[in-house]
Amino acid sequence: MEKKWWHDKIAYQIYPKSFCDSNGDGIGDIPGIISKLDYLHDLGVDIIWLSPCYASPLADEGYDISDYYAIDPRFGTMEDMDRLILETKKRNMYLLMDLVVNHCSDEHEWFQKACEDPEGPYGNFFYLRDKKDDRLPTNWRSYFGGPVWDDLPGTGKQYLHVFHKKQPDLNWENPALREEIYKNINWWLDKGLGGFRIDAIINIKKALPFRDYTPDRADGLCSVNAMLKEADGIGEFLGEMRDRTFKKYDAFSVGEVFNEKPEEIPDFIGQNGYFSSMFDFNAAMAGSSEKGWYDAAMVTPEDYKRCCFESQAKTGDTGFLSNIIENHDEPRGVSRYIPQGDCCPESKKMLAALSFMLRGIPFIYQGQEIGMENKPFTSMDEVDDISTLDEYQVALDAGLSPEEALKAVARLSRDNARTPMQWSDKLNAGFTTGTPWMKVNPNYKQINAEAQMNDPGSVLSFYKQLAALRKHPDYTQTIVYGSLEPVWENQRNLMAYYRKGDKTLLVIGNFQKEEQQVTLPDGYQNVLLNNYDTIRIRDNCISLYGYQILILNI
Ligand code: TEU
Ligand code: CA
Repeated sequence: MEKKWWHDKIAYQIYPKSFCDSNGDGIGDIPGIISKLDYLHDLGVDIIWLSPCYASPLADEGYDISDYYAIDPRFGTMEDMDRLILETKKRNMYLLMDLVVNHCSDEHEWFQKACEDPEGPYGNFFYLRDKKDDRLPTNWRSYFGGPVWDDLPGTGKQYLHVFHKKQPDLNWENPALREEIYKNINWWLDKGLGGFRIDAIINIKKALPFRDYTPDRADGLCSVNAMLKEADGIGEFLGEMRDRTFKKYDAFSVGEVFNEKPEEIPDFIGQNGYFSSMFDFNAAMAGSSEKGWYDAAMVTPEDYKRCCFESQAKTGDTGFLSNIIENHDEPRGVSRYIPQGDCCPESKKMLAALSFMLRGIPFIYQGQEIGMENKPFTSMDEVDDISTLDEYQVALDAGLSPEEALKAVARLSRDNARTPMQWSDKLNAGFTTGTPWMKVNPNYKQINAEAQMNDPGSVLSFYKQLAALRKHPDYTQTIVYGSLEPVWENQRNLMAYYRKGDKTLLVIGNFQKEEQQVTLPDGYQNVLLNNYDTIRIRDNCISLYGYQILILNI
């Protein structure tokens, strides 16, 4: 496989609104990010992905863009962005922006012009259909609830939005639209970006002509997925985008791709794939239900293991997955994957190492490195996220009481990951001197970066060790390019695998609070990483403490 500059990197996702506020307005901003670059560099981060900070009404917190060439004043100025690019470069880091091009904002000029003249050139930037009194053009349900169709203001037409009604879908079938997108991507790459994270990209190809599918809920609508399953030919768009943009710059691109078929993996991330990498959402999707969040099953350690190994086996050395335990759309990984009541520094470190040592590119979501947890929800008044608001209604419609519905959505709410970053035990966790746009998690006195910075036993210090191990000249080849082989797969609540390259490493995680034993493999040399002070070996047998993680050199 041809080596690429991003293969051995470590990435970090910033959710700008909640990262660091420099001017006391309660909203995180770009100068705030710049002030934390040394912190990220010290952690071992090479690539930073910024969730959107373009001009936006923030109906979906920036995933609704009204100007692709402007920074929203709440996040700073274009000069701030130029400075951020420069400052990352000074530290040998790369900056990715979020490419949100399945849809724009209904406040984008294109949409405004489409409203003024739906038959004109901008009408064809969107999916418009004539409004009929008795029925909608199709019966698809948007990801955020309700039909995907809304009236195009001031016209006799309706427009398609698979997400929120303030996020009209862009018509990729129109070459003029595609040209606009490529122009914008290249404009940013010319500015010196390292690449992009590519939002919701599997939605850009629709099955034409539009038709109804079998309803899957009492609302008479069907999931957008029913249509997407029938949509062939996305590769033409993605290949064109790659050739016209990323490829020319050797830029890194990581796709938000769901439900790819195993035989498509080479097309997506193989040699000359559409993207440099794509996220592995297998564990994030475990337990999910077509009925809604209220019906989602708990994810067990066995599920987690199975999901990771499935993805690894499917991908092999075809390409590089991007491995996450959480992002801005998911609850906190430690709250989700560690059995209830067992969240502690040891178990957090175990989960960190199990994910970090997989083959692929590790992505850390802000706060993950200090072990931030889900936020306690006391009322729906505290909810900001549009997806949570919808899922709450779905739960009520299914007959849950308001208390039950709140409990059900709290577990999966996207707001869990969107509380302000916990920098210190000072006012508002050091995130802002003003009133934070979203309440800080009350556990910030115990969980914060400052307290962990000089504590060698902290979760943060453990992440630094993981990063250092990945970059260690003796092990980097094995960790980056080595194969992954599961071991003792049937031993319950144990997740263990070999990484085999020019060295052989063995990662062993005891995914339960009870102790358990494994056999010491032949050729054992030494321990590279351990979340306890000791390793207990007797008669060729390792006794693992609860949630002990070991990385052994074999
Ligand atoms: O997410 C796409 C997506 O399909 C999932 O986020 C999912 O539908 C959603 O989280 C349900 O709760 C991307 C972004 O990551 C997300 O933040 C945006 O809301 C979405 O696209 C629309 O741009
Ligand atoms: Ca601010």
